[in-house]
Amino acid sequence: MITLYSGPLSLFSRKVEIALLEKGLAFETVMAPFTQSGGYQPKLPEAAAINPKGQVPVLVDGDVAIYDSTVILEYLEDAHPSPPLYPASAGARAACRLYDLYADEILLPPLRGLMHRTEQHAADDQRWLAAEADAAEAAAGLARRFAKLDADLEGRSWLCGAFGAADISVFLPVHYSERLAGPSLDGAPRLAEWRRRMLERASVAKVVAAIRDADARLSAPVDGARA
Ligand SMILES: N[C@@H](CCC(=O)N[C@@H](CS)C(=O)NCC(=O)O)C(=O)O
Repeated sequence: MITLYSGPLSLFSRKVEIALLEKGLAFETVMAPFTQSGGYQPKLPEAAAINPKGQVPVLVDGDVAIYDSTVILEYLEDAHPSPPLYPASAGARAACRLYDLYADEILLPPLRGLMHRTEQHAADDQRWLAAEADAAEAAAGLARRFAKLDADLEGRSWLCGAFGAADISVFLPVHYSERLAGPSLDGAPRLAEWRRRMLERASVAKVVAAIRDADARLSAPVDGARA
């Protein structure tokens, strides 16, 4: 049995959950405690013993114990190749991996500029108001990146050939942007259609519902959220 140490609102952990579901693998999930004010505290000792960064996701599959969502997705593909989430050729695989990098290193920084929105705050909370003042710039940055993805999707249903890890990795920040009232996808119709196709997948629908449940327990409502 595979064990995934995950987090209720951890975008990286939810990415791994979707991949596990798509691969049809049986797994148990151990959720790290999380609050909006304190983050992921206290650390799960089993996960912290494996990941020196103290972060989730962490995956244990028999005698394999690994961390980092990118490494975990690539391990799952190597260890459980069917159904594939990456193409066969080295060049195409590398191109698809770049979407994972794009999600983690290009989409995530501006997305972080919206993450305060799920925190409880008073109307005159100066820290929240300052963060909100910066959020317009973050949203504009996201919109520019969404326009690039929209262009990539011209004539394609999925980002990198067949449905796969590239779609899973990019879906999470796009979904979190919707959840955090980020830029509308009206200006990126192919990306909006792709998101709709993603939501039709049972794996994605299940994880999106779990994120929604976690938000209902842990997050302040976000004005204008679309998820
Ligand atoms: N690059 C890592 C990032 C993992 C990460 O940032 N995890 C967050 C939750 S989304 C975490 O555990 N944060 C707690 C901490 O840093 O102490 C990955 O892809 O797995």
